[in-house]
Amino acid sequence: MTTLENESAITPTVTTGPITGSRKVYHQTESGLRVPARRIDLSNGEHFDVYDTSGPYTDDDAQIDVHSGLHRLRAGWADGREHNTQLGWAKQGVITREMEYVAARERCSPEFVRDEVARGRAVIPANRKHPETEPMIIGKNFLVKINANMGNSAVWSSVEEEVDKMVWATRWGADTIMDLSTGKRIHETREWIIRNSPVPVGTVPIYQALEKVNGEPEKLSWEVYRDTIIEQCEQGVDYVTVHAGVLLRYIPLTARRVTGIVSRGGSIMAAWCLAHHKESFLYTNFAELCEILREYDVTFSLGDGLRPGSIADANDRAQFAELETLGELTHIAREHDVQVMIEGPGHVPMHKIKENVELEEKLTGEAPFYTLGPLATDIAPAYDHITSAIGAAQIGWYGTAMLCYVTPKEHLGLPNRDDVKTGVITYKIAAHAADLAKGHQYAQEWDDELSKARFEFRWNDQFNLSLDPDTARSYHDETLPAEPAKTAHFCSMCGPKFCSMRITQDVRKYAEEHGLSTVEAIEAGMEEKSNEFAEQGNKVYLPVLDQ
Ligand code: IRN
Ligand code: FE2
Repeated sequence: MTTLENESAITPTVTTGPITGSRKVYHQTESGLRVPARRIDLSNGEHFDVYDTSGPYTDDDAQIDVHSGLHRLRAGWADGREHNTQLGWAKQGVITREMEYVAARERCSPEFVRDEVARGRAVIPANRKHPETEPMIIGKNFLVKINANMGNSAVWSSVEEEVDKMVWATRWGADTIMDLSTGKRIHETREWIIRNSPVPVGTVPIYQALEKVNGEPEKLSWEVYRDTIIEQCEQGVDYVTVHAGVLLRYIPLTARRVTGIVSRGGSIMAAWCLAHHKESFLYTNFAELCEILREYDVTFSLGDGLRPGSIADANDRAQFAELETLGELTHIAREHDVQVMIEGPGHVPMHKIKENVELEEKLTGEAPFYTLGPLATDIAPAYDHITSAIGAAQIGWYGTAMLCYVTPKEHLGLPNRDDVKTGVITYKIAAHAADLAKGHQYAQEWDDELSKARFEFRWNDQFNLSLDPDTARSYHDETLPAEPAKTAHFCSMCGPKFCSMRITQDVRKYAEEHGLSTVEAIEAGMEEKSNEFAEQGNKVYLPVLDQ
């Protein structure tokens, strides 16, 4: 805690208070855990609760002091039980509080959660040194999750901005965040983020290890890396990207690629392997690495250091060779009771996406897949949140458990606050579309609620049920700002006469009044209209009348 207090020069300002049109509620579990949800009160007296990632920041009376960090929710949850991982407990048949908590969030039974964790098909990233985190689960039989990356670089960004981005990203729905800082003050930035984060925090420890050897990959060693990862585990990092599948013999496989090695961590490890002409120290020390992570219950996110960085390189031998090694390592980690997920591509055209999921599941025994997009085409820099959301929705549907967001700044620069929000909302769309396609009941209900509000011209309900109520409302306000327009039976897109929804409602009303079924009503109505048409002289275009 001292790190935050000593740095009085740093005072991040973060966004607090409820999201427009909703309020935080807490559901009590059997054993008394308070599980958050976001309640959207509707104008018809009903309400709809949605999954909430925003932490105490969106409480009605949010009392946030970033200098002391968030309330330590999980302090004492282990009740003096010996150290164990969620996977270790699950295998022994024990349901932990974390499992009970995520079951309430996911609306399933705690036993189902335990079983999925025990099989290694789901992970609960929750370092015992990060008691501030609200437990969540990543696995294909749960809601599809999204991750938002942030962190400074040598050229830009401050601690204040990164803390603000973390709160901002979770406000809009980021299920986890990753601090990818590479510049100065890496330890300090991370401390501020972790102490104030309500969601699991991931990192790529090789980035900090590289800073410690002045950015020269060949100077890296297992010892420097080990010290760095222990430092990060001690701080409370919940999951770590480890590029242990970049083997010396795979590096030549990238020689003829269009874009070579695009992973930062992957290129660092490749440079080390080539400089020493030795096998990766991450691979050769993997068992010891497992022991370190086990101690804290930190989850592996086995990195895709050889992921394709272009459509041309998708699904090539280098990529799949690495995946085979990640499969081998997954089984070793599980034997050590360490939770594992697997990172995936990158850039993949739509027809090559499915193969990635199938192979990943086969090689890793269904370890949760965590992919970066993938971008379905390379031709739209500045719109890569969209090119990648296309791939993300599809790969999510096939079974990817977590989608790493891509912002409009991808390939171009460090995302700012607005880019973070755009990336998060875009990925919520992809994840939700996948949930719907997978037949998730809650996802379907959310759509139905919004559709009903839309059909019944409950404009405020439509805004409030949306992923971004502020933007939805402001777009409506652009043309119809007056309050009565929020109940009007049309919008400015079609105007009063051409609203298909209003016309449908008229048809239904006609049916009711005439005691007909809707099909008969349409026919009868058509008949009437056709007579009208004939009466007016069978003209397609009528003279403009005063509306
Ligand atoms: C996710 C899936 N594949 C890669 N990612 C993320 O990419 C990873 O979790 C990290 O946040 C980011 C950068 O990783 P590299 O470039 O060091 O591999
Ligand atoms: Fe890329």
